[in-house]
Amino acid sequence: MAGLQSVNTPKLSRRVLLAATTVAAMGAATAAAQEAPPEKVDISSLPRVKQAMVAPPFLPEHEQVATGGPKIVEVTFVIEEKKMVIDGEGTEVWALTFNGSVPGPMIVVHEGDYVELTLKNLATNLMEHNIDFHASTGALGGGALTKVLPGEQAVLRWKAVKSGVFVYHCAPGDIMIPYHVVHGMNGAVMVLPRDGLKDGKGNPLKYDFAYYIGEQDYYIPRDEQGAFKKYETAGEDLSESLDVMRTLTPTHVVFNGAAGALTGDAALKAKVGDNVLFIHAQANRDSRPHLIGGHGDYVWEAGSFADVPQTGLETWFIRGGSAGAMLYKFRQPGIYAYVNHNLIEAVMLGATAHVVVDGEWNDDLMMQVVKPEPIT
Ligand SMILES: [Cu+2]
Repeated sequence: MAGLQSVNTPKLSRRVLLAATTVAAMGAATAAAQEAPPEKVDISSLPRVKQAMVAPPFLPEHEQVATGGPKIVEVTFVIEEKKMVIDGEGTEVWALTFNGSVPGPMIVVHEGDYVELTLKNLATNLMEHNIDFHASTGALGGGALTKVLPGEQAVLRWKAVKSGVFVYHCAPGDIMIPYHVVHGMNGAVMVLPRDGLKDGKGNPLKYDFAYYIGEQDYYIPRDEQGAFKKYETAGEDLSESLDVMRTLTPTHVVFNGAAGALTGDAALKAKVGDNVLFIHAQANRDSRPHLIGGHGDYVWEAGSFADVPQTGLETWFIRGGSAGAMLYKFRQPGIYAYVNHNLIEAVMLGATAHVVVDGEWNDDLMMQVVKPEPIT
């Protein structure tokens, strides 16, 4: 196997795991203001609210239209390195997680609010971690200010100045950036406009509820027989995992951590007439969501709620390193498949969710005129 090791593959050691380079620190010092100094905000006068995190595909309790002025929204992420099964064959990954889930929990705030994150790295973990919020401004998205070793915590506050849906991810430096991201260490933030979502004509758009789909590409090493390898501890797969990552060919592309995480008993649910907002995040790799049997009624493909949503889309594109949002009103009952419409990835690698929709069938929209029968 030694021949497969690339010259760039570092020797695995605790030092490599922990010392994720100092590249991330460089951004912190370059905050020279080029415009007029920003208006001073008296942070101490703002109301504080705690937002309880919930596991995906659900979103924390939130208002669609903000009542009152800007707030400081306090959230806590606990970093946990944990072994997870990612498919029906028992394939394992030592996932690097925010709050124990892949993706990490979604934070929901309004434009002008402040997110105040307490980031805790459990003492039982082996690696240094941090967080880069694409929704934030400065210091590598907070990455330079949140590096925490096992047993440490840090608090970061950032102002939500752009509305939209955005990914966040761990970015401890150098090779550890992609390594942590493809081991599950990513999630999403939704920053709503204070007066809620709008169509292109200024009319309000409301959702009955929302689902949060985090797409994850995994690169699991195989043994000489081609079976996926298992490891005793987090990080033990580092050099072999980097070799698979270099192929840019994922072994798994899944929604919410594992193949089948959103099908069967865990399928998403809705009723005919429900307006459902789907938020799709992909921190590393391009995707192309498609709702089989439906459409994207309103799609903020690149994620910015400042932009007019596209309408009636067939399939939309999620750029790797971004999140997008889609609003759809279900018009027929039955099972819808929400897929990455690279169908190899959907069917063979795992990127499929199901939405089970209750309600009355509408013959006008579709009917089976003749059941399958011998050709006459
Ligand atoms: Cu990390």
